[in-house]
Amino acid sequence: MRNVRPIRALGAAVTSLALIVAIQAAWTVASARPIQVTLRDGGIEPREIDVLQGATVDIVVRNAGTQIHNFVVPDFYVFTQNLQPGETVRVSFVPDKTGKFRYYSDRDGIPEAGMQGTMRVESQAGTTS
Ligand SMILES: [Cu+2]
Repeated sequence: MRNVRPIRALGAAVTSLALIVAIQAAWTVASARPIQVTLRDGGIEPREIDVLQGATVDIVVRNAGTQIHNFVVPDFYVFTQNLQPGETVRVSFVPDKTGKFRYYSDRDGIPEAGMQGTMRVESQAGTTS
């Protein structure tokens, strides 16, 4: 019966791992961690952000490029300052309308090539406009 103990230990390990995963999932939902946006020279990640109308959108914007960039969502009056390479800023707002809205990094008010994405705002009821 020497094999019994390792199998039991494995069972306990799997059980506790499942518990940790369950706790982490619950924690993620409860705390609504900020959305990470990364600015690169010529691109923004992610290309699409899905959020809910009436719920606070919390975004951490990091400039991972070598040039100065910013992050704007004009429809929701989000305009960060110019971010130096490596600089991070946190913005939050509450979308008051549903639909698809553009976000981008601009230079003199004009979106830079490739540096844009789409924010999709859905109603809390789950219907898309
Ligand atoms: Cu830029």
